[in-house]
Amino acid sequence: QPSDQEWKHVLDIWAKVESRLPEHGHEVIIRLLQEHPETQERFEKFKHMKTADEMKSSEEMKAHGTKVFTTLGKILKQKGNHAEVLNPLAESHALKHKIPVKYLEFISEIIVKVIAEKYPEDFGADSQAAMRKVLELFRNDMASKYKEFGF
Ligand code: 89R
Repeated sequence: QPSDQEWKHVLDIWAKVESRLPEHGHEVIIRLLQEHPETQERFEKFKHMKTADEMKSSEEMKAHGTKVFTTLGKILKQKGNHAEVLNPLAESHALKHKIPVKYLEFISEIIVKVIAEKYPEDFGADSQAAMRKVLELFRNDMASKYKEFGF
């Protein structure tokens, strides 16, 4: 389990992310679909898009990135007591969207990379390690819910 210090690292950097949450969420989604094209196929509403430029100018994709980052922020702020937010997310991602844990690993790495690029001064090795650890906890809890749902 992450320590108090690790949670503090994560929530301190997240407060900076929130200053431009829609932009950062948008960028993470674009990078996920570009670096792992199989993930694009999961989106009825985005799978027709052909270029990164098309994705960058899509307000619909920006709105989706905002939704994803808003929900992730809610989960982080619960410091592990996140069942109320996580359970419905696990249910929709298992049963409706069919998103394997492997894809959650992809987005976790991209989240760390994008934050490191945007806030190099505020997201040092300790904070990056803390964020990885907290995202791993998130994935583990998603995975155990997936199991309950038989996914
Ligand atoms: C796909 C990760 C994640 C990953 C989808 C993926 C979109 C929050 C992938 C639509 C798809 C497809 C949809 C449906 C969707 O449905 O619960 O509108 N996700 C919807 O047609 C994550 C993560 C978070 C997260 C949300 C929220 C919604 C949603 C909120 C809407 C409500 C609902 C982890 C960071 C596969 C490409 C917090 C990934 F690969 F990254 F794991 N979602 N999603 N998602 Fe998704």
